[in-house]
Amino acid sequence: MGMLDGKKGIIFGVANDHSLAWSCAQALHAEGAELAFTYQGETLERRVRPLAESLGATFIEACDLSEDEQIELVFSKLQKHWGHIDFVIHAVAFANKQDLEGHYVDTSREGFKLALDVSAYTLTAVAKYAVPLMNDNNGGSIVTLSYYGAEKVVPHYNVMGVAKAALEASVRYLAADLGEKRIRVNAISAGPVRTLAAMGISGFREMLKYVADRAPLKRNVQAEEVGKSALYLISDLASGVTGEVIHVDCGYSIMGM
Ligand code: 0WE
Repeated sequence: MGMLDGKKGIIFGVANDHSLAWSCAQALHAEGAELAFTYQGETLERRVRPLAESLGATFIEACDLSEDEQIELVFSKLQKHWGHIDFVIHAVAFANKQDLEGHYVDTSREGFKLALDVSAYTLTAVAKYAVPLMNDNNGGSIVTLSYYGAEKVVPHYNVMGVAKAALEASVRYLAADLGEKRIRVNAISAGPVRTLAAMGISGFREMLKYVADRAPLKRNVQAEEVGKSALYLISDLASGVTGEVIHVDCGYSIMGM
């Protein structure tokens, strides 16, 4: 008996086996959930398809979240495939590399638009198309991933911090809008993890050590721990939780000095 037996949902944002989206997928699958996956582009398809198939996924589709038509299409295919869904995992972010290197003040209008569009607006777009697939009776659960840089200045996180702040505010506005449909919307603010998105960041190793030294648990968070928190938020254990941003960061964010 799994906690998610009979539950179905879609996961956006798997790039490879280090992705937090993949940890979420594994945790949900282990409790009996049936999963649908999307990938962006052929390069990622080669990584995502085998992973998805290893969890028995039968719905694996291309989806560029920066195009509304593609989001609409993927949910209409999902409608035909399953009829309804119970959850969505959104683990998608992108900013130009140059905007994660210098100073925030140098961010261009185009760089700002891109980061906010991909990293924040896509949650709202996905929610819009997911809602009709979520049963009024059973409701649903939407989970996204955020980061401490939304709340405090993290050197070089720059425009991504602004995008994550917009994402966290979107979680609250979506939760307020969708509560009457029994749809819950929450975010996990994960501590830094060695993912593909993090590998390109210069000084990331030093950052992991800095955080581990100061965090109450004296270590970095593991991807599996992020997955377990996603399982909690998707499951009935969190039936009373919506609009929340849960820190899964070994306690780092509570420290003042
Ligand atoms: O949200 C993130 C990463 C987001 C991200 C990463 C990249 C790298 C490659 C978005 N866009 C890009 N674009 C690229 O071209 N994290 C929470 C990980 C992360 O990224 C940082 C961090 C941390 C932590 C960037 C600067 C400082 C700290």
